[in-house]
Amino acid sequence: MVEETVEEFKNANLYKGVHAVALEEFYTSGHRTCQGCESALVMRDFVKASGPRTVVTGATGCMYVANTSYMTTPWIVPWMHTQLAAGGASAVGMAAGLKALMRKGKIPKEKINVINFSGDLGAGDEGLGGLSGAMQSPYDLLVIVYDNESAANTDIQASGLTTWGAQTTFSPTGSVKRIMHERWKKNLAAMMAIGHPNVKYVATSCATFPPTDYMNKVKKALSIGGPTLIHTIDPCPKGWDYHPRYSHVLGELAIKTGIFADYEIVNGEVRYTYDLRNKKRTPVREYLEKQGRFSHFEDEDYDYVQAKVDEMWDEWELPGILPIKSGLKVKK
Ligand SMILES: Cc1ncc(C[n+]2csc(CCOP(=O)(O)OP(=O)(O)O)c2C)c(N)n1
Ligand code: SF4
Ligand SMILES: [Mg+2]
Repeated sequence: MVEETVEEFKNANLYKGVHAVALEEFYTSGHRTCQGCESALVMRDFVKASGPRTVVTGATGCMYVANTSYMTTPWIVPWMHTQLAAGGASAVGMAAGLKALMRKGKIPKEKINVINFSGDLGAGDEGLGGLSGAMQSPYDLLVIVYDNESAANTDIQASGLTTWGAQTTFSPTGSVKRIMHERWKKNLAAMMAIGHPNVKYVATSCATFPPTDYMNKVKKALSIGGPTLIHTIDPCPKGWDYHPRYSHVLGELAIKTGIFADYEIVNGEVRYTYDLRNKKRTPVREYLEKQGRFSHFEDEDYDYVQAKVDEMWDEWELPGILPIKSGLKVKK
C-alpha cells in the first residue's frame, strides 16, 4: 500500500509514524471554519510539516475568509491573501521577491518555504493559467490545491472538480431532471504533471488517510525543489452534507473506493500511495450514500459512477490517473 520513497528524500526528515509528528502548531486557534472541516486540517498539517521558516499566500475561498475574520487569525507564520485566480502567480511573485531581497543582501540567505494554497475553483478553474505559469517557473514553490469539490465559500457552487451528479447550488436536483451536474471530475494533478515536464514532484493526498502521508508529501515537495504541487481531497460537512464527525471516514472512503486516486509522480515516475490496480475496491456507493449531496441518487446513478471508477482503474493507460498513453514510467 504506502510505498517508501527513501532514496530521493533521505534529507526530507519524513515522519515515520504519527508519534513523530511535531507538536508545535503554526496554524492554531482563531479560525472560524466549520466543525469537521478537512480543509482546515490541510492548512494546519502543511505548516506543521514545513515549519516556521515558511511564507504562505492564500487565494480567496473558505480558507481565506474563515481564517482571517477581522482582527483574528490562526496563522503564526507570515501569511498573505491573494486574489481568487492568482494563487500560482502569488507564489511566483513571493519566491522571486525573496530571492531578490537575498541577492541584494537585505535579508539573510536561507531556505524559506514558499507555499500557496488555492481551492478547487481557484486553482482548477479560474486560476488554471496562473497555476500553469507557477509550474513552469524556475522557483522553489509549492502549491497546495485544497479540494472540497465546490466553491464552498460562496455557498457551494459546482466547480470543475465536483463529483459527477452532486447537488450544489448550481446543480439542484429537480422533478424534471434528477442529475444536473453531468461532468466528470477534472484531472488536475495529472494535468499539471503531464503538461509541465520540469516539475519534479506532483502528488495527490488526503489529510487523514493514510496517516502522515499528506505531511510527508509536503516535506517531499519542499525538499525536492522547483515548482511542486499537491492536490488534496477534503471532505466538507457543509457542502457534502454529512455530520462533521464523518470527515475522516469519507476521506478514507474516497481513497479506498478509488474515486480519488492517491499517488505521487517523482521525477516522471508514478508511485501509487494506495494502489488499486487489479485489486478489489470498496464499492463507491458506500462513499456516495453517506453524503446528502447524493441523496437524490437512484441505483442507475450509483452504477454509473461505479462503472466510471472501474474504467479509471481497469482501462486507463495510467490507472486512476490518465486516460491516455503518457510515456510516464510506472514503478512495479
Ligand atoms: C475573480 C473572482 N471571482 C469570484 C469571486 C467570488 N468568490 C469568492 S470565494 C469563491 C469560491 C472559491 O472556491 P474555491 O477556490 O473552491 O475555494 P473554497 O471557497 O471552496 O474554499 C468565489 C467564487 C472572487 N472573489 N473573485
Ligand atoms: S464550508 Fe466546507 S470548506 Fe468551508 S469552512 Fe465549512 S467545512 Fe470547511
Ligand atoms: Mg472549493
